[in-house]
Amino acid sequence: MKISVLGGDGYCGWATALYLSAKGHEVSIVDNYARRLWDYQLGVQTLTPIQPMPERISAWRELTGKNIEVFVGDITDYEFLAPTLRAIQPDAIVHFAEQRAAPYSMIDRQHAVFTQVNNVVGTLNLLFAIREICPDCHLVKLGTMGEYGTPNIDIEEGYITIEHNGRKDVLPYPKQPGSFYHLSKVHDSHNIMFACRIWGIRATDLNQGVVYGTVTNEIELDEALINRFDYDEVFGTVLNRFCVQAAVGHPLTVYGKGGQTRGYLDIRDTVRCIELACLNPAARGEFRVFNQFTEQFSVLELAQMVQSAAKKLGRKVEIEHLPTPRVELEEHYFNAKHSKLIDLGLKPHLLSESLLDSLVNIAVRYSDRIDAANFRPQVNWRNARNERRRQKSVGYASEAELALSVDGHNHI
Ligand code: NAD
Ligand code: USQ
Repeated sequence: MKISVLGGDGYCGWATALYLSAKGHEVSIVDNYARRLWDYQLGVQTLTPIQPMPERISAWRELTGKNIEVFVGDITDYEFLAPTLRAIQPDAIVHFAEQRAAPYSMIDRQHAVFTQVNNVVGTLNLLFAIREICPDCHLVKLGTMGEYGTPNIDIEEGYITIEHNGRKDVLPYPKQPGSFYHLSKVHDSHNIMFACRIWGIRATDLNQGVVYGTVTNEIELDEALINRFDYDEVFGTVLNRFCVQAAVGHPLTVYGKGGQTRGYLDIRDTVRCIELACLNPAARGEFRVFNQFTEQFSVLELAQMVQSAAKKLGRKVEIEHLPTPRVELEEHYFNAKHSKLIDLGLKPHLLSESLLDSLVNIAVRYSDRIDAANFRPQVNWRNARNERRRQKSVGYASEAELALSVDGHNHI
């Protein structure tokens, strides 16, 4: 298939592009490198030294003889997006290209506005471009399990049957997102569902849980292909953070009681889920929703697992309960269905001690790049201007600059 990976320079996107290319698909990447800029603005860096895109692509070509074409630009800019899709004519578009950190979206008004404009406008442009240029193409969109929040009933895959006053209907599952970022995904879902209904677009919304790991079969082929491994308080996700904290003997930063339960998956399952969605496209006009995770854990359970993996490696680490900087339930019911991808053939990589060992070992290997100042949470949900975070952030200093970045002219 001809598959275009939007956001292909990022954590999930890079691993997916290589995996699909290795499987023989004709892969292209679309990215504006915004994420590299945001790291710079926040004064953080990935644990692993990722290479610039031209180096990544030429290493892949030399190793495998396969090419991946790269289109550099901002998908919120329709004048860039439309000719790009016209040149690619994809069978499937995998859309990762969004600002994806909940804490980033909660720093202050500017970061919230930027997140929602970047995500909602990018996706809306994409829907119009598909309609105009490749109406038969299948949109595989990364959503998030966080769209549902933590309701006190079972979470279904996208839709729920409701009986009300003696009548029955199948309706979108209620959404209770926990950040302006998670809200942007809800807005996207509504826009995509509407576009499927009115224009007959085919789309799959993958409500992905929290991803962990960094290595896939393709990435481990060469150091030049190395993937992101974020551990800072804004972009680092919880299990990856705990492994890096353990590597340097820093207490594991459990927010509050640690009963927050989420769906999780290995990055090797992310790439396979994407392939399964592409190979089994939604029908014309269908808005399909899959819950993309393999296991659920509480934050405290994860901390205890990392603590015992670290102990085996001779590292003693404490678990520290910090006051939660977020507004979220610290203890709650959580039971989310996730059978549709398994039905399509997913064979999950469940979280194992050996995987935790290898993540801690990767962190030890790059420990000279670890800045422990990035472990402590600095973005507080209740604070509308997170000054400490803003001081570090050299970007979006003014309205004019924000407008420019939204228009896509200063990201590359
Ligand atoms: P990432 O930040 O590593 O990658 C996102 C990529 O998109 C970056 O390379 C960035 O430069 C690019 N991008 C952002 N806005 C763009 C724009 N307007 N135009 C062009 N490119 C743009 O994020 P990730 O962790 O790879 O996440 C990818 C997707 O998966 C996101 O949509 C995220 O919401 C979703 N997701 C991620 C996780 C996770 O744990 N990482 C979990 C669930 C869902
Ligand atoms: N947490 C801690 N300690 C930490 C970091 C996080 O206890 O040091 C807690 C958080 O409070 C939260 C949970 O761990 O309860 C998960 O936090 P996270 O930062 O790992 O993940 P989250 O903010 O939910 O976002 C990540 C991705 C996002 C994706 C989402 C999937 O960044 O792109 O949408 O996971 S989900 O959580 O299912 O919505």
